[in-house]
Amino acid sequence: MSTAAADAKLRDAAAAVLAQNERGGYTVPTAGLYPMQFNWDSAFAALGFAALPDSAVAADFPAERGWRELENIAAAQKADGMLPHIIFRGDYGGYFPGPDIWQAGGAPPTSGISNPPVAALAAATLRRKKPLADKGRYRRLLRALAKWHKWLADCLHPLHNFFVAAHPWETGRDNLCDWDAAMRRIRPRDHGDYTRSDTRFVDAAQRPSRAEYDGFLEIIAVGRDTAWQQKTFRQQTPFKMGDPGITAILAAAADALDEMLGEENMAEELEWTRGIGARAREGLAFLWNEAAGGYVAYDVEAGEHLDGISSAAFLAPLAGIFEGEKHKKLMAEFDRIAAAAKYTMPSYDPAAAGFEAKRYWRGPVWLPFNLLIALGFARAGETARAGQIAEASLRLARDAGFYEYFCPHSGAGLGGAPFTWTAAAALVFLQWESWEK
Ligand code: 9WN
Repeated sequence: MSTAAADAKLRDAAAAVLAQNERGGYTVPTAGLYPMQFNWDSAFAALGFAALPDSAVAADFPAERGWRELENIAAAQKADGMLPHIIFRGDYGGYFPGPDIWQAGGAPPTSGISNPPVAALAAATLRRKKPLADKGRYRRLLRALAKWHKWLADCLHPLHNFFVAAHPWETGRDNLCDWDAAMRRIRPRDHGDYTRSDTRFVDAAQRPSRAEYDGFLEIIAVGRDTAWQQKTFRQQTPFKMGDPGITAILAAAADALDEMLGEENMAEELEWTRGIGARAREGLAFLWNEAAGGYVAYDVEAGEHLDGISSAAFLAPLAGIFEGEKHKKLMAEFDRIAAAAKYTMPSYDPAAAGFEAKRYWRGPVWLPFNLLIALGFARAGETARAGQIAEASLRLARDAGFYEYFCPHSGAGLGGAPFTWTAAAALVFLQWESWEK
């Protein structure tokens, strides 16, 4: 098969995944394992819709499909501005932990924590590719995103300005090795004899451990005890983690949102968001670890920088930080890690003690994360390295299918499938050369 024919086949297959996982205004990550709406998954889905060729849009999707995805994230906004990480729409019956455990309110019910703010990046892309004709809807969405960013800015560390995650699920990288020490400090109460739903669909060896789930549930219980009063919850949570992932994404998203708000002359909203990008960049700069040669997590309780290099270290260029000696060192780390794996970019350094090639966020390659890294690299003029990521990502999707994540050594597909954000990222990577970054 010619390359063009193979690309067309992959594109059609990716579009079919988006169609298959669509539930009427929102797209589930994958049926069974995650049967409801997730915040950053939906933002990636919106990016996928932005990347659909017009022919596919006309045939299977209304042109405003991506906007509806974002509007349905925004519709779950809490009074304080938070956009929750899960919105329990549709038939979520099998998912654990469900709304009965979260008890975080909402109609439809939601979780009590947030998620990496990819939505404004998706909105900026959609605005370029498939602008929303209805200005009223567009402005309402921007206003909701501005409120959310303001809320996220309130969760920046008061001195150092990095984002402090209150739960591993907030970072979207649930069982990253960097969380281990903090998770081990948690002393969970008895959560009874609960049954996880994830291991019904995926081999337990590719998922977080039971001890980690006890910790996840404990943090939820702390939130419940505070009736999800966010200020109190964030003081009382046993997990307070400076996350380079959310910090870098927030910096990039804040810039993208400010541009859109500026274009629309939305003065009040611009007032809310003033300085957020700069503060997040300051926070990310604080997370630099000279010995490790990268941007790392910061354990707030322990008061220390960690020394592991996760894939989030490479989001600094997306945040607009790519100059001087630090950038050179970071690129050297990128090359070292990329050379240690057959497929770029493992979620955690394969040379680190906690690395596990097949276990979720402890090593596997995730295509949506690859997309964010590659977009930043392209912006920084790291064209070859960005191309290397795009190429590896397409090889994985082509050879293994649209899996949730992949083994960086064998390329085997892992977790759930067919997965929305993997298909969405592939749709962008398929047009990488001509894609406006
Ligand atoms: C808990 C949906 C989500 C992603 C996260 C990923 C995983 C949930 C789970 O699935 O987390 O939030 O049940 O394991 O880690 O990034 O948004 O795809």
